[in-house]
Amino acid sequence: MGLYLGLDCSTQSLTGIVIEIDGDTRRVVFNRSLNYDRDLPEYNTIGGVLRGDVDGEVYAPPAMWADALDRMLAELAQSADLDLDNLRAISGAAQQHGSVYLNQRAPAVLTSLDATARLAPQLATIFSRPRSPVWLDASTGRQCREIEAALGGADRVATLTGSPACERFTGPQIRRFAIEQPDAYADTARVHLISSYLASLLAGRDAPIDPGDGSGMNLMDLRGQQWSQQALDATAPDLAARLPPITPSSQIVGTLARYWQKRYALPAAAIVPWTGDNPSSLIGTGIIHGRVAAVSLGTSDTVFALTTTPAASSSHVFRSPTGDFMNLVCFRNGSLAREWVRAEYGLDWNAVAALLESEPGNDGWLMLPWLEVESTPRIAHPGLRRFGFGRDDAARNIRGLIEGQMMAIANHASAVSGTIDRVIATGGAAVNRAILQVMANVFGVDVYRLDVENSAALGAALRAYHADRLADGEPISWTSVVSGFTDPQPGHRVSPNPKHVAMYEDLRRDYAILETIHRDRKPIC
Ligand code: ADP
Ligand code: XUL
Repeated sequence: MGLYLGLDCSTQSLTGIVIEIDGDTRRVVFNRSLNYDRDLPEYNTIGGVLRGDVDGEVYAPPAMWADALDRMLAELAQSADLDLDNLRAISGAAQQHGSVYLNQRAPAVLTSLDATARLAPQLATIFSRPRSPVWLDASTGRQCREIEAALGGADRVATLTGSPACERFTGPQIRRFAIEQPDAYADTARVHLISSYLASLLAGRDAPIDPGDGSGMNLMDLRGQQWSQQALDATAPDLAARLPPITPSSQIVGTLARYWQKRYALPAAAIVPWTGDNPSSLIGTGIIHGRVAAVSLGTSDTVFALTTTPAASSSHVFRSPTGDFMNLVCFRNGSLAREWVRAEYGLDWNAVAALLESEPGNDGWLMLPWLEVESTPRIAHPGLRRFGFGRDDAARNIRGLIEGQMMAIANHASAVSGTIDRVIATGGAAVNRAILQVMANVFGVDVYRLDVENSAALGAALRAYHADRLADGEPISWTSVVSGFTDPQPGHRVSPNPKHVAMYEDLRRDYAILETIHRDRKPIC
C-alpha cells in the first residue's frame, strides 16, 4: 500500500491531496485547501496577489507560498487517520510562469533549516527579489517586442519555444527585472519557477524545472526540451548560469528534506519534480489521449488537449507530463470576472445559476467579457462591451458575461483540438452545474465534472505515483495511473440541450464577428 501526496499552489490557494493505492483500491484519503486571503491574511493579498505601482504589475510574496506549504504539511501530519509511514512520493503543481529569485545564500539556508521553527521566517535572507511576478502580470509588453525582434519575430519565437513572447511568461519577466534592477539581478544566483521553488523547499536542495512548466517561459526549446541559448541570449545576460536544469518530469529529485521529516515526523518520501497547474491538470482530468478537451474554470479559464504533434494554430504549446505535447489557450478574464459580476449585482452563486437557467441565449444579446486586459484574443483596452443592454440589467449582464466567456472558450477551442467529443470541466467554477450546462450547450457535446475538484493537485499525486513505480523498475502506463480516479461518471455528466445547441451555433458566429471588430477598439460603454 502506498500514499502519494499532490500539492497545487494555485493563484488563490494551496491544495493538498493524498491518494491511497493498494491493489485495486484507489481513493482520495486527504483533501485540504488553504486560501491565501483568508488563511494567511498577514500577506494582505486580494485573490492571492498584490498589485504594483506600475500599470499591469501583479505579484505575490514567495514567502507566502512557503508559509502555506508549511501549514499544509502541518495539517497533513495532524491527520490522525493516515498512516504516513506509507507516504512514498510527493509532487506538485503551481500556477505557471511566475518566477522566484534566490541569492547565493539560498542553498546553505535550505540545508540547515531549524526543524523547531517555522519555515517562512528562516527564508527571509534568501530572496534577491522579494516580489514574485505571477501570470496575471501584464507589464512586460516592451520586453516581449524586444525578445521577438532579437529572435526574428513572433512566429519564430513560437516555433522555437511553443508560444510567441507573452507578457506573463517568465523570459520577458526576467528581462524586465534584469534591465530595471541590474543590481538585484546581479545578486540573483537562481531563477526558479514557482513549481521548482516549492520542490526545492521540499527537497532541501535546488530542484530542476520540468519540461511542462519550462514550456511556459519563452526560454526552452520545445522540441529538444532544453534551454535554448538563443532565447536566453535574447532575454538577459548570463541567464544559463541562473537557471536550474530541465529534467524529465518523472525523474526523482531526492527525498523529503530533514526539516520536514523532523518537524512533522514524515518519512523520507521521494520528491518528484513539480510542474505547471495546466500540465498537471491534464493528468488529473485523465486526458491521456486525443479528442477530449479539458476546460479549467479557475482564476484563469483555460482549454487544453493532448497532442502528439504541436499545433501551429494553438496560442501555446507545452510539453505534457506524458512526454507528448499539449495545446492550450488561456483567458485572463476567468473567475475574477465572474466574481465581479456576481458581486456587482449583489447575488450569490445560486442566484447566478437561476438567471443562467431562466433564459439561455440572453435573447440574443451579447457581451465581450473583457473586464481586465485579455490574453485571448490580446486586448489592450480593458472594459466590458455590452451589445443591446445597459449596465442596470442584472440578468443580462450575468448571462452576457458567462455565456460570452463560454462562447469565447468554445470558439478558440478549435485551435487546441480539431475534434472534441467530450469536455472535462475542472477548476473552482466547475461545481456550478448551471455554468456547465451553458458550456455543454455552447460546445454541443457532453461535459463531465470529476469527483475530485482540484485536478492539478490530483494530477500531481498521480504523477508522484507514476514516478515512484518507474523508480522501482515497474513502469506503468498512464492509463493504469489515472484509472479509478478520473473515469467519467454518468452521474457527473451534463448533456447539451439540442434546442439550445442550434441557437448557440448562431450566437457563436456573431460573437466571433464582434470579437474581431472590437479587439483593437476602446470600449464605449
Ligand atoms: P485557482 O486554482 O486559479 O486558484 P480555483 O480553481 O480554486 O482557482 O477557483 C477559484 C474560483 O472558483 C473562485 O474565484 C470562485 O469565483 C470560483 N467558484 C467557487 N465556487 C463557485 C460557484 N459555485 N460558482 C461559480 N464559481 C465558483
Ligand atoms: C496558463 C496561465 C494560467 C496559470 C494560472 O498559461 O497563465 O492558467 O497557469 O492558473
